[in-house]
Amino acid sequence: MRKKITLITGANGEIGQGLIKLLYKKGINNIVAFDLLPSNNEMQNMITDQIIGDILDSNLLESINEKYEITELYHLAALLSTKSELYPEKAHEVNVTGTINLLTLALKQGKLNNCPVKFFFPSSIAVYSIDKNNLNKITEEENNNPKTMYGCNKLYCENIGSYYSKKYSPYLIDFRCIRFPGIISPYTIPTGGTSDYLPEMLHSVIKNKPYKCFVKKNTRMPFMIMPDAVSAIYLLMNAQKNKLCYDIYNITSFNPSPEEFLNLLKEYVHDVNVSYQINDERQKMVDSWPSDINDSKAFEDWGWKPKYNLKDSFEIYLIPALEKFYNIKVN
Ligand code: AKB
Repeated sequence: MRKKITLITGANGEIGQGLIKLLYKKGINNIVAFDLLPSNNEMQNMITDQIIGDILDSNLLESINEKYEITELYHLAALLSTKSELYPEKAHEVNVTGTINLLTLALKQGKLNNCPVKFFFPSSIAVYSIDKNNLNKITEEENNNPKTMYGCNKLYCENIGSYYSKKYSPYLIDFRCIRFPGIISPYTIPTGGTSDYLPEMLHSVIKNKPYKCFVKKNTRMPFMIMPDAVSAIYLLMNAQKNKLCYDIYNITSFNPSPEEFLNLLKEYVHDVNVSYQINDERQKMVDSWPSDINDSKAFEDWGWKPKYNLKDSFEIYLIPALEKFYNIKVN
């Protein structure tokens, strides 16, 4: 008998750790974490098993197919935008070939289980490219012409996921996708992303460390905090299929500039040491992304609504969580 599981690739990543905590809290007790390295001790207590390996290892994926009955698959493993621009071939291998490998595994599982695998794919606002002066809230079907390797990877995988989910009847994959904005967590700092500047600034300032912001102080793009990001995944994955008019949805919460974010931070931490050292390549990437996005389809189809606006994110969540995490008291 193959054990029924919820498989999470990229389990050690920021979204992976946040999602495992939420699913565990919701009573999901069959989580299998799949990543290149072992899960940390906190995660170990919330998972039933772990797979240490590479999503590019076809033998490993075949052994997973033989051992488990996958009911839900959250494919979070990816190289983010800055790292993908530095290592484009590696990015294509991980972000595209890796995703195709997991979709192929899901197809095999759908046939084996005679039941579609619910497949979550995290896409990104990087699939858009737009003139930064255009302050319109971009909808899902607009400006799908990415100017980064990461954005190209994500857009292609969205299309392949939709294609695989409609190729067979009855369908073998129930593909569901969210285009995430930048995400801010009090427990982890992103690596290799281009939206990293706000989480990096937050963690540096709260620890009274200097921070050099790599984009201009008036740069604007959509963000949200991790609790809203993982709650959105849970909400979408548990929505009735017949309520979903689309495979792919935008979500967002707020879109502060670094200057606005820092001014809010200063309400909690008085002596800050933040300067600007612009990285032209990263600035160009963020400048190609929309300043704001329209997430009304997610609201209409599956009731998405951020719990935290910018002010509440600080007041109710980030500052208390950071104080506890770093065992400090902001002045
Ligand atoms: C990145 O910066 O690469 C990601 C994203 C915006 O998708 N955080």
